[in-house]
Amino acid sequence: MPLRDALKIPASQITDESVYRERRTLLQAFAMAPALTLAGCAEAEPPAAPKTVVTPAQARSGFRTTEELTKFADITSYNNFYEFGTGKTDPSNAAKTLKTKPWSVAVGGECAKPGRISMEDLIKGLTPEERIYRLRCVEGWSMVIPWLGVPLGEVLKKFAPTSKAKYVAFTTLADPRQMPGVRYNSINWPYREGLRIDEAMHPLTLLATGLYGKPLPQQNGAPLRLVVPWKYGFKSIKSIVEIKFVEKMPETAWHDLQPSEYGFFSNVNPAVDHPRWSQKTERRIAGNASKLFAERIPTQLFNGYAAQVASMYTGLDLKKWY
Ligand SMILES: Nc1nc2c(c(=O)[nH]1)N[C@H]1C(S)=C(S)[C@@H](COP(=O)(O)O)O[C@H]1N2
Ligand SMILES: [Mo]
Repeated sequence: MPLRDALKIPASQITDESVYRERRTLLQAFAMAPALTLAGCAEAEPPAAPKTVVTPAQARSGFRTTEELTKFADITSYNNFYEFGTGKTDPSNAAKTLKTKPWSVAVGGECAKPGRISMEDLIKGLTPEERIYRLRCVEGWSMVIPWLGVPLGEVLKKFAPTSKAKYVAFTTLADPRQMPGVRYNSINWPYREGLRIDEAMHPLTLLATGLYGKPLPQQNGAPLRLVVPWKYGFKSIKSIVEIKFVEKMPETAWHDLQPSEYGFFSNVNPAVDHPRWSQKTERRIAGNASKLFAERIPTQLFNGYAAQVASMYTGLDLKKWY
């Protein structure tokens, strides 16, 4: 008898575990066959973004959900941060040694005022705000997290992006001395992510510096990480050391590894399944709910932020541009 039957756990509750294992299997397959070429996906540029400007007032209704919060202990012990290992508890165990002070970020590319800037100067003049957002991982679990942070758009403006800045590319630190996971050829390090410029400037997009009123713990991406609440969690890149304004859609770490499974946009969408698993529901880890067997709830289009962000995707085929 399979273990699950013995434990009388419905199959629906098991999915996330197996999904998680599949993601690791994918990484292992790549580690064993690093020469395997998957990058042959010649993609045309997507249609240009519509010229809508979302005002802070329009976005405000999404700034603080009143849903039950995920416990601090769960937010800081159930993590994805592959630089510290692929297990959920690896980051909280291994990331304590990540040195987050001093920290600087190199900002460059299509902007008038490039430069390397300290973490302190990067956010100078901006007051960190609390944002209570849903976080939806592509593996099928979600949390509700009270972040502290500054709007990414306010930070980017300091560097005076030019009209050629159509996208913004982000890079995580990749230091094998501090990050044991980087010693393995799983992801093509460094971890990279990107946003279209209007997504980067959107008032909901946060450069997070803390959570639960405290500085970010290392396992959550200290000292600063991106939070893009309407996209799958992997877009919210941690421990950022480089920000670059670019004209062409930048390559991203998960797309680089498996382009057919991870697209550039990665907007949360229950109608667009991942090739190997459904995205219709999610396991909500909140309050006293168990991490592995929490109740499954329906996943919402744009993770429930459609009122704030849908206008950015008018005319974009969300199935094609997953
Ligand atoms: N550099 C880096 N950023 C990353 C990841 C990672 O492995 N490395 N994992 C992503 C994934 S898959 C998710 S779901 C979120 C998890 O954030 P949390 O651990 O703070 O909840 O971080 C994202 N950012
Ligand atoms: Mo994720």
